[in-house]
Amino acid sequence: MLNPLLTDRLELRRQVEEITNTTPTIDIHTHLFAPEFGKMNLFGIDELLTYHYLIAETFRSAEVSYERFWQMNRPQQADLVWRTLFVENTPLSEATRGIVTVLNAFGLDPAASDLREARSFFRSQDITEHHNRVLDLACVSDVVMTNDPFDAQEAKVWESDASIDRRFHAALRMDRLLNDWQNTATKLSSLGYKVDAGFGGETVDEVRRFLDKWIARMNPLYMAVSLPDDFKFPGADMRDRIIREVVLPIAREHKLSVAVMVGVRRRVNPALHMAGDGLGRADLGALERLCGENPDVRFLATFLSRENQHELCVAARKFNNLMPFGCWWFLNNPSIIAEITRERLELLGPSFIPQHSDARILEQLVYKWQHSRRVISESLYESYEQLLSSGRAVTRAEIQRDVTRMFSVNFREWVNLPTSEVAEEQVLIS
Ligand code: FIX
Ligand code: ZN
Repeated sequence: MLNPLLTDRLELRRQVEEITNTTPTIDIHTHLFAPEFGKMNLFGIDELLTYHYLIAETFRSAEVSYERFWQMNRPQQADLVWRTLFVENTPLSEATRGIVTVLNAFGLDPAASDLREARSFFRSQDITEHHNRVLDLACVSDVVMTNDPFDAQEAKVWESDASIDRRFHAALRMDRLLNDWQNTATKLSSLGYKVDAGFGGETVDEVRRFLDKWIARMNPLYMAVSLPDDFKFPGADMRDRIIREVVLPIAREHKLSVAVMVGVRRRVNPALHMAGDGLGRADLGALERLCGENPDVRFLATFLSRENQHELCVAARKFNNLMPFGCWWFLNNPSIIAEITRERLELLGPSFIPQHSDARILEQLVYKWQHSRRVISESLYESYEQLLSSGRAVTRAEIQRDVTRMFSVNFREWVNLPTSEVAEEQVLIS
């Protein structure tokens, strides 16, 4: 029989593991950049070790003041992080284990006493080959970037003739617009747009003109915003007006999904710089109202608080224009991914996007995906095993269909991203 029923539990587990590990995924939210973005595209051991997750952890064990740390240059910071978290302590946390996974993937010693070997390895890599190797090791077919239309360094690349690596896709980030309107209004005025901080006059049309221009240039797969734990919808603030008068009309006109990432409390400890953000439980009702009032707009949503995860699943059962995605940031730990993936499978079947990496440094793709796949595979095996116990065995083809759906098809369909073969055919036809 070509596709036998998998009734043996050991074989079932083996097949689930193999399929989960080898099915290419679309990484739907990262902070990576395509190679064409030059220095913005971060890679190598010094960048990996100065990831803000590791900086926060270093301050828990090293006797260094914030001031002293920020005065150091990057290699000095990386040396301190290495010595503190990997030599003087055992790398037990998820972010430290991630470094171990990366070093191992490249055949480097994860127990080295210093960074000499790792530095010389990363320095000697050809950037294009290295990109290919990392995407291959992570089994990632496509990467979605985070693109800020107000970032001057990024703008230079978008405004040049550079043709961007086709595996990298844009996402139009709207944080400055929705979370910092006063400063953004000033910025838009300085760029020649006739906007008024009070939102009068031609402001709406002008902000739309600005976004239309960037949508044409970046061709984003979706618009995205991170929102605080106290996000309200409806809200008696400027954000509410911008959502209603700018974001939602643009989403409709350009048929763009809107990704909301809710629950971040920025700068809880500003002395930690980027590592100083925290989280808070949010009101899921705001998202329910957003989805309910706008059934013709598709929303992607992720929440930062563990306490919001079950409510998010329930909201997705009520609104089919809502796609839960990823285990974001402080949730990207095996114990929590296992819990979230299980509750999503139980409440939503395969109709969600289990993970995104949020990678900021290229090689993080390797560990974030390797670690997540292991947990997703376990959770999936459990679901199939329970199904088997209830009298319904699955086939390899069914497992492949489910994993492909969760790892790529759900997203492709949500944002109308054709497979690369279809995209190539479309280019040939037109
Ligand atoms: O807002 C975001 O997209 C967050 O993911 C980041 O701001 C955060 O710093 C991060 O890197 C989390 O993984
Ligand atoms: Zn992010």
